[in-house]
Amino acid sequence: MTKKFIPFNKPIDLTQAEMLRRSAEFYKFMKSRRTIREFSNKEVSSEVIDNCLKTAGTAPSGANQQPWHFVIIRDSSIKAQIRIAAEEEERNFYAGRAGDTWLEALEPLGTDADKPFLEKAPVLIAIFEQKYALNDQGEKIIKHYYAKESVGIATGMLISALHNVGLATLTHTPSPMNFLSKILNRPEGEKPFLLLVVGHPTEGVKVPDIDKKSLKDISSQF
Ligand code: IYR
Repeated sequence: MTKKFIPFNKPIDLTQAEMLRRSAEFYKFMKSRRTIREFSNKEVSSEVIDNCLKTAGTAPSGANQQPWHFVIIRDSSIKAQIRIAAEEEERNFYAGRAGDTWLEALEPLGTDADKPFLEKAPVLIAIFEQKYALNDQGEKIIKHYYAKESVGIATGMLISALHNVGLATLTHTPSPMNFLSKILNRPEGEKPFLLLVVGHPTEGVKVPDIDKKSLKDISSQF
């Protein structure tokens, strides 16, 4: 492909004071996001989900290869299949595969092998990492650069976009997740990245009493 550049128009131009105010406001809003494990069956419109997915699709990616695919699942029979397969993996995980150290680390979250939210939440978004681009015959032709990093960034932007409209999410990673490729009929070269559960929290839902690390603990300076 040849090089072609177009003018970039700065989307916003703020004073120092406005920057400070907006940065603090955005932090406060993002800090209010919590992972939710109990979802109500209140519907979520397709247009809203589409806009959030379009936002995720604006993420930066290695060589702009955009190595992601999002499968939106609303169908109850597909959700049921996913729940059955996920719970089977989770039962093995909690019954021993995880090991004591991992289970200890999870204790504050109060999770177990039962995943009713996989059927109750109105929307599941299965996110796939495209490790390779395929040709029309489905053969791997190009290895994507930094695919995992790219899909991780897109997922973070998706979670933020959903939070921005008051939707709760759960980043669910049953391990292994290969069953998602089968149930959702995804091609070779794609690896399930995570399953995002999306919806409204149930009334009066409680969340673990856990906190985030301080700025001092997550950063350093020169
Ligand atoms: N996938 C399991 C276990 C689990 C693992 C981590 I790391 C978490 O942060 C939370 C749960 C489950 O979903 O229960």
